[in-house]
Amino acid sequence: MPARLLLCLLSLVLLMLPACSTKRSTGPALIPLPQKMVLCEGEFPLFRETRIEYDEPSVDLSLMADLIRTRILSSAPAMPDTGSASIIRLMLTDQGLEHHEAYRLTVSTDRVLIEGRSTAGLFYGIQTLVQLLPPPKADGADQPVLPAVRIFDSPRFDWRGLHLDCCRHFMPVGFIKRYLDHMARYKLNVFHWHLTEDQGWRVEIKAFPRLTQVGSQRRETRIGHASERPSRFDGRPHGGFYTQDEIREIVAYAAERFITIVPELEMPGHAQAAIAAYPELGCTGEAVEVWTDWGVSPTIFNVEEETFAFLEKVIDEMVDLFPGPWFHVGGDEAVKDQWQTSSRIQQRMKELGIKSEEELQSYFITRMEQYLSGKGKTLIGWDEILEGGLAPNAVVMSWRGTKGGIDAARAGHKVIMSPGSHCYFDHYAADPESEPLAIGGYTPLIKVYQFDPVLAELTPEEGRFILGGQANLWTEYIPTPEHAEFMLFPRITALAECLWTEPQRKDWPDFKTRVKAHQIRFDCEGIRYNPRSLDAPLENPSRY
Ligand code: TNX
Repeated sequence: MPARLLLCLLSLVLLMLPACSTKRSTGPALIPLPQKMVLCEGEFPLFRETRIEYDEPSVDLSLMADLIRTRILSSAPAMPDTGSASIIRLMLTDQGLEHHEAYRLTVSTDRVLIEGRSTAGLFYGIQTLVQLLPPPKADGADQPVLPAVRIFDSPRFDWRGLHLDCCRHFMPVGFIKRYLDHMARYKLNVFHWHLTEDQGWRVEIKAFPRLTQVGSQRRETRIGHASERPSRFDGRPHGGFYTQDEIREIVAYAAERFITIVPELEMPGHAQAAIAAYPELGCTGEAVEVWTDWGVSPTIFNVEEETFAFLEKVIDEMVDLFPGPWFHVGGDEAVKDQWQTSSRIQQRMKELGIKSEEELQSYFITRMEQYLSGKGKTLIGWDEILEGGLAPNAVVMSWRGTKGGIDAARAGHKVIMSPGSHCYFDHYAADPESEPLAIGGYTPLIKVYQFDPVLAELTPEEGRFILGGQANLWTEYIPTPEHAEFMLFPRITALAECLWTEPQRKDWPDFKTRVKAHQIRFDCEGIRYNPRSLDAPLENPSRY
């Protein structure tokens, strides 16, 4: 075909297309940014009577229809009597939708079509639909209207994680659910639940009632920063735990939002609350109390067969509660002093032919890995589990920077990147001079936005071992749910975009504009956020 004719045809086709634009800044404030979005002319008004249709009767689809009714239509006005229909159509399809969480959303002036590769895909399409609506007006008088738009979307990573430490400070069930809602809104899909620690044991284990009777309560809590001398304590008991029924309720709540829960049972260190409950699990024979201070405790599990039997029984109950494929065993910051000075541990090492304490930790984790794989679970550990030899099939969560993750990926292990530099939401989110006390560090919104779990030094082959990324919220200095939310927002928005959207689509100025729009929603909805993080500079401006 002659070039001129081709050009002519092409311009004709372009002319025939509906007036659409891909310009970003004028578009709706979607976070995370979808992979493809084309804004079109016109809009689709929503009414209480808008019909939701789907072909085959299915429980999953009817749940999605209910979600649209409650989240979107319930506050819409009644439909005027014009005789025209208003329809939202749901469809499961694999046409053009490769990833299991992919969806397509088409809003035209006469109908809305949400297509999902799976129910999860439809769920994410609905989350996007919610964000397409203008923020609710205080007087409730506004007519909700969707802009005409065509969106194709699918996630970059399968692991879009968020962690919460419920041990340093106990967080009530209601807040865990709210946290899961926040995750769902931003299309995060893995909740890493930190349940055991030096300062508190939070999961009911029927075989060992003292774990919660004793281990879930501490006498008092440090006041101020752990580096302060002299140390000060508040003299007030703190505690709490989740019953197995509550855990089941939370697991079901998460599943309805397509979130998998990964429980964490810490070993061999960060175990003081367990050892306070059952001193025979420790190395010194001395009684310890549930820890009242922050930092890294020297208390560590011993390696007696009875201790492994104890951990296996705890695991038995936990795997029944958490149906997901993953199980986190911690493995971080295990101080080996007590192993070094205990003659009994040294004797066990000789019997086992183990030459160093690092190797002993590796033996410990490898035994757990075997036990868990017998239960159909994959073990995850913090990057310290690399020391002394990585257990086969273990997944590494890289927190002390990215080196552990890189080494693990090169050794053919799956990796979740969660480096302290970008992913620690207990760090200051703005100038420390003007912020409430935090552990330290400086991780403003712009820093989180620069997070990329796949580092340039990885080959494409190695990069495939990176499952995704995760942010962690440790709560030493975060005593209440309100404070936790303030540390989470708006940084959760940057995390979500880094884990969902292809990196070449990321654009900091455009993202900032969208976060501003979301902050208006937070104000309307009573979500606490740090208003200073949006404009906080990349480098720490204070002497801290
Ligand atoms: C290190 S990150 C820890 C936690 C602390 C946190 C404070 C990790 C695996 N261990 O026990 O809470 O630093 O930022």
